[in-house]
Amino acid sequence: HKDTEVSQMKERKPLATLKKFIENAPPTRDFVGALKAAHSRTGLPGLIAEVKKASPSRGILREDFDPVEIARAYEKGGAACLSVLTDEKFFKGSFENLEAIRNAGVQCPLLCKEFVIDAWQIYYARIKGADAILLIAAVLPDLDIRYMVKICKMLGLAALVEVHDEREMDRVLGIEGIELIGINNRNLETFEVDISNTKKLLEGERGQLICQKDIIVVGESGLFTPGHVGYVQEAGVKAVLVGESIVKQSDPGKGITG
Ligand code: IGP
Repeated sequence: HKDTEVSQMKERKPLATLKKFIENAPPTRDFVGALKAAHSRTGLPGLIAEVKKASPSRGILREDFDPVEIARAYEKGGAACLSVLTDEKFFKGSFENLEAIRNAGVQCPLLCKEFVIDAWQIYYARIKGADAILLIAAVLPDLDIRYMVKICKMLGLAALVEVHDEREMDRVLGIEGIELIGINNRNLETFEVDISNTKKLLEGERGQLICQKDIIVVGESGLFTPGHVGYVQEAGVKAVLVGESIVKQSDPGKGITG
């Protein structure tokens, strides 16, 4: 049976095999549309709620971690989209978690949080139920970003391109066809978090260019209170990506309560 074959796809199947699976896969969900709808409905940034078991800087975030239960709670609590960590090494995530959430009937569009360095991973994520893919500008040359954004479009996936400084922002703004930019407030080398990074990268001409291009900016990391969300909204984001502060709550569906 096809499904069993895919779920056992631990070893690296050839790209041609993946492409065949994708031909028969159900269509993706509109990740960007869900964020826009949430923003216009509420006047607040659309929430991408992250299913995150652990992180390199904080260790295990939740002992009784059940990805499907957390995803359901987020959806019930009104998240526009979900982000599912699939990286095993640093975040103790898995593609099985992504697939389980998709198969559990969760309706929110799903972002696959993987360190993508190879187009093969994008095809694989599509099979495992992703609607959107994270592309990290710090680890990808411009040419790879261009190429991978095209592949995402072809597969019906949204690409969330993540930047953390001005230089990366300028590189990404020079690439055609970018719809979503994530500004990470966490420095991936030092793990230091500074939410004023979002503001800094949206000031002046960069902010104007983003408006002109109709790009949705996602404020990422270190958002713990309604005040933090208000601050990045003021800076110009239309969506936020929140993990730690909500995954740790007894009811993860409650959102940021301060
Ligand atoms: C969520 P936080 O501080 O709310 O748990 O952060 C998310 O932004 C963070 O997990 C993240 C991330 C990443 C993880 C942002 N970019 C890239 C892994 C890889």
